[in-house]
Amino acid sequence: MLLSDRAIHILGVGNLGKYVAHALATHYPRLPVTLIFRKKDSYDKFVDGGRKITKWIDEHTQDSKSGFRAEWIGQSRPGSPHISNLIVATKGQQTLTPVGFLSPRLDRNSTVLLLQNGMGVKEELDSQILAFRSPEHRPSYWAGVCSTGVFGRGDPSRPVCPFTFQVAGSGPLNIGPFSESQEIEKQHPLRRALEKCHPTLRTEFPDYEKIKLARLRKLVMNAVINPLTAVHRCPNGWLRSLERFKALPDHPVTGITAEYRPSSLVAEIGPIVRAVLDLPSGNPKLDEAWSDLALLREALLLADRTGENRSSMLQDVEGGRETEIDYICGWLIKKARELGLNCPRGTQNLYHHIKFRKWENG
Ligand code: KPL
Repeated sequence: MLLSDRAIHILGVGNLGKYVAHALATHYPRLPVTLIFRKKDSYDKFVDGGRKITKWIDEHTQDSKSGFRAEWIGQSRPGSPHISNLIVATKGQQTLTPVGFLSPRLDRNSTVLLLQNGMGVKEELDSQILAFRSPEHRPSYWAGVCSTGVFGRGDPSRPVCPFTFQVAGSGPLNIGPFSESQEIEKQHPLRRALEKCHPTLRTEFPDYEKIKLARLRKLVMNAVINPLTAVHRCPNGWLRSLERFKALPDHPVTGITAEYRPSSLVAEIGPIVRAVLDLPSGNPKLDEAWSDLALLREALLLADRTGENRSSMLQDVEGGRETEIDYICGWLIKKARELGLNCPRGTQNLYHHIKFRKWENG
């Protein structure tokens, strides 16, 4: 096999991109890994800083890996080298444009692993990129669900490498096909490379049915934790008090009240995901696993496990950036309408507050 068939490109050098790149450099140091930056200034900073990514373990222990190849997306041309394996670690709302830009470098021999939170990115790529490409130029897409909490790390007391991340609560990276007919070969170079990263990155390759469940499960977690922490501007760990004691004050500007609690959101979202799943009747184990109670317990446990951290949506709101709200709450609202279910009112309200940032202008 040619080295170029094994080479991996990672689009998006946020926390998830750094985490995967660092794991590959740790366990498979000879593999060429190229990081593709969306922004020129981040690319310059990375190159000037020695192309280094640092994993923060604790105050005294950090593990840096350097020597990554790097590109800025604006350098990409139709004649630029072919991409065999592309891991897309951008946020949902930042995915279409850069993948479209890279698409002349992708063909039927390419594999694209999508790691975005929420739902709908693949459909967007299908309608806006794949529909314009002949079948021999269409790459294969894989769906990935990462259940490790990865957060950016800045130490106010001393300068740290700007490409530093920290892991808070590790879980598997599940990767599977987007359709029933698609199969992920055991010998596929991207699969083999990721499997080498065990135990730092625990990759599992479930079948289509299981990855569908994993994606919907993560969607529920994100639809509960992310918008609530973003409107209340609180770390994940506060959600348990919000649930128990309605302990967060009403927001002074938006009037967002403690009425939106994890349990009230789960009560709206549960019926939507169960309808999407169309669970076979008479399977008590599945019914139990997808009950509101089980979903709520899991969301609160995840919020506890990543308690000190700020959700990705809160970080985007605080940074004045667009959020993933369309792919999380927006997708659920649309699905409820398509399926003729009740509109999830709390989710819809949170969607409007976050999408249009009402409170920022008073
Ligand atoms: O995925 C997350 C995110 O912040 O996007 C979790 C871990 C659910 C919440 O922080």
